[in-house]
Amino acid sequence: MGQMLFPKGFLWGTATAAYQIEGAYNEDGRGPSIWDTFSHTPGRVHDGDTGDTACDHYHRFREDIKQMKKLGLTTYRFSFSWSRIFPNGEGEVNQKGLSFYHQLVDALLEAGIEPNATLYHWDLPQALEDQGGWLNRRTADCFAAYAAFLFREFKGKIKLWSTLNEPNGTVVGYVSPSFAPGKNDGALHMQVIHHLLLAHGKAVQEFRKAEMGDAKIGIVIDMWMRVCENNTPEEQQFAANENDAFYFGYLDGVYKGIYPQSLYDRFSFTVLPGDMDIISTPFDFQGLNCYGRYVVFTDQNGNIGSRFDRYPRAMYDAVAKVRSYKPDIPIYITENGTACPDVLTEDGHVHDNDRIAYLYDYLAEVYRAIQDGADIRGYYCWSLMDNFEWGAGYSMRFGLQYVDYPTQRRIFKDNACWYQRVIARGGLDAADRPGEAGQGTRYAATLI
Ligand code: GCO
Repeated sequence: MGQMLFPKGFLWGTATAAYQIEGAYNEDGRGPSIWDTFSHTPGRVHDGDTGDTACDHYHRFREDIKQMKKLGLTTYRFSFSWSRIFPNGEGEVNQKGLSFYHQLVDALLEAGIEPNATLYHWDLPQALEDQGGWLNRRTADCFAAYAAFLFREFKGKIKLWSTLNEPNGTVVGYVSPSFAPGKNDGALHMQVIHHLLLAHGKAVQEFRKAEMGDAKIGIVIDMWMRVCENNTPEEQQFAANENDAFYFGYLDGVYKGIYPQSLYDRFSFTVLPGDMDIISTPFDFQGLNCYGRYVVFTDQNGNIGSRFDRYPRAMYDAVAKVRSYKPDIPIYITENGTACPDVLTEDGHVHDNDRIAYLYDYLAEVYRAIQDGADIRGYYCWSLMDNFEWGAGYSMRFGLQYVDYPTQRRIFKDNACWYQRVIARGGLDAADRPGEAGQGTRYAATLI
């Protein structure tokens, strides 16, 4: 094995999302989003956690960029908070909120870190939810207007744009009680998807109109493919339905302008003439989030379920799946990472060998996909630091940095020290892969 060096110019980054890190939820004119409402509703989020303060990134972004510099990051993926810029989702601009993002982007550029901006990471302005949210077709138009505004505003500064992050995460909020807005009605599935993709297509059209020069736009889709344990007809049916509803619905929509037949059969939803042309407007790159896969199984009572499976090859397979739609599409791995039961030890470190092994194995699959011809241009580790993990609140830690929430101190975990070496080297070295927790040697817990 030895070394696996990535192509010259490959971007090395981390990813975050506005609601998960910014805090300052009611400062400088920001309007509420559905995640504020949801997290403030008792019983919704683990331990009653909210994003009110989160990592206080709104006030600490300059220190956070210094930490990025130490890691050697060449890119950073963040999301705009829609309601910080348009407190009502439309209409009047909140200049102070806008100014925050200008300062952030300027500071990144000054640090030589390529900003990669996501327009929507699940935090719909509450004012739009009050008018039906993603069940209201008009929300797609409001999104396109918001996107067009930001394109004009950040033209020449931001070169990488994504319309939506994991549209699945939004759908979950309509079909289950676990995510905002918590509507919990399975029948809504396809109407929400359709309006989300309409928003995506309309935003891509605005991007073209804005003549953005060498800037590129894409969409971020997550892939946790379902595979069957026993391959019974029931398992196969279950897996096929979930794959269509969670992945192929999006990919078929944006690449082919159709939906899989099972989605028409299982859901009722409205599609107007011309919609599928808008949805399949060509875009420039695919953002791919991949954390693993799900295995569909049959329990002792004959019930079908699925369980998460840590399976590095899922990364290779996800890339191959995307390439089956468009072999030459440039791809960015916009998220990959794992939560671990991190402990800050007395020596002031967080020894997360298991996470390093995870990241190593998935990155090795990214490398293999590149060797097999995939045009993968960057990798974003989830996440820059521990943060508000949606319904799980602060109980799950994914960061390269441990966040001590009471003091907001950031501490590089061992995996950050490892990632810094990967970036400096431009790839992996087999000698750097630690054993699983409790087995192999411990990774050197210092920055270079
Ligand atoms: C996403 C996300 C992130 C999560 C991460 C860990 O974009 O998919 O869900 O916001 O924090 O995936 O679960």
